[in-house]
Amino acid sequence: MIDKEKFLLKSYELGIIKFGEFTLKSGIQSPFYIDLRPLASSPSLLKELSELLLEEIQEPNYQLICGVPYAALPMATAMSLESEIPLIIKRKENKGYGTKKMLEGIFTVGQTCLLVEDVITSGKSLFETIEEVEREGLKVKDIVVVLDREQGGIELLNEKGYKVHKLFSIQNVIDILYKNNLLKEKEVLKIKDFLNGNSLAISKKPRLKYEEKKELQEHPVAKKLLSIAIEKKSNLIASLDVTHTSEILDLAKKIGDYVVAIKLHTDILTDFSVDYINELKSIAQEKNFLLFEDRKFGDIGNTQQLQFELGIYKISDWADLITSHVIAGENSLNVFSENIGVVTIAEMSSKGTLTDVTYKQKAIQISEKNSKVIGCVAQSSLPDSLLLFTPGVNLDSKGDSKGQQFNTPEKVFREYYTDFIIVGRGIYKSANPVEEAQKYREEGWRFYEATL
Ligand code: BMP
Repeated sequence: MIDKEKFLLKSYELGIIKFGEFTLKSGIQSPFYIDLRPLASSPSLLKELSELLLEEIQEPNYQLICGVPYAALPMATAMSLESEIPLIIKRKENKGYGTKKMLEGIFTVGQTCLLVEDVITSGKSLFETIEEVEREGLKVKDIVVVLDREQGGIELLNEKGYKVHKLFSIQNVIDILYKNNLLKEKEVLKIKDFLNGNSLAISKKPRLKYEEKKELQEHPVAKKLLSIAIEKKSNLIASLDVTHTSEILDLAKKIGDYVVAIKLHTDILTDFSVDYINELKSIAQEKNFLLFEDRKFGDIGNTQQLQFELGIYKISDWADLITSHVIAGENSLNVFSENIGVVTIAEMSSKGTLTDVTYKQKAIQISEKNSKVIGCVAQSSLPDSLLLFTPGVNLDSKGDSKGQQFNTPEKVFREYYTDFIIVGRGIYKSANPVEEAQKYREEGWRFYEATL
């Protein structure tokens, strides 16, 4: 058995923990700084570390090992050599060519994978890794971390059902160093003070209020949408995916008071007419909601412009908001008019979607730069400058047979800090769409307020 304390003292000599004044990535001033990368420069310590980490998991139940890039990669490799359990490698970004896989190595769907992390703070990089590993069909049950900064990450992962095993907490480290005269009492007190007042847990950071988001937004449609949300105490967008104009008009009259916008797929209508659009516009005005055409443009700019302005629907004449992919690159968005709010598709709700983390990041970059874009459709949080629209919301179903995956309003508000929920079949297919619209509006508002 390797002595944990001796291991820590030897590692300390490599300079893995420094005390002083450090500015962390989050901007916070910290009295200590941890960097476990130097451990890889000592083969004997890396070997000891791998043995200690393997011992942490009392009842091993995994067929694969994966390290969170980059610091934990050598640790995971050493554990794989020690245990003879195969390693898989998670990329930070895909190669951009070839198979574009995010996970490298040989594995089969359904296998369980042990995740290895060097230092855990808020758990953000672990959550990203878990998402990608699970997206490939692998299961994550156990996570082993070398050092817990005790700033909320482990609790958050436990809440989600992951079992986190830690070799050291920062308190252990401080106690060991103090006991061995490597830290003075004054320094210990300073560190403890810092730890008591600095929980970085991502769940604890409150979201921005609609009023605050309105201040950040320049686009008039974004401001209008947020004003309606505040006025109506609603963040509900009803997606009326029905095929006859009379059904849309009827539903719009009945549920218009409870929604901020009605989302349409105009190209599924069998009887579109200009009269219908005029009538819908007047209902929207009377009931104070916006018209959101979910056209999902996805072509070169020139074609998108023709689809936007011409054809029988003439979307540019009446829509307040439209959706567009960014697959054709940033210039393809320039064709939309200034007075229409563009919502880009950064991440889709369907199973097996190709909109992985790298795609989403690129879509966000394009969206943040373009003044016509007010927000994105996504299934995870966005920078505060963009509004988050989340479809795939349903209180009674987990999904359909065609790939849709549903979440509850509670989940999308608590976990993603969404701004607007988009509900389709949950409302228009129900026996009582008015009651359901009221229910989704209440739930959406309740969980918005709960996360403030
Ligand atoms: P429903 O709640 O019935 O699954 O409808 C969801 C609506 O949101 C549909 O109109 C669909 O086209 C749209 N949507 C989605 O479900 N997932 C996405 O990622 C993007 C969407 O626009």
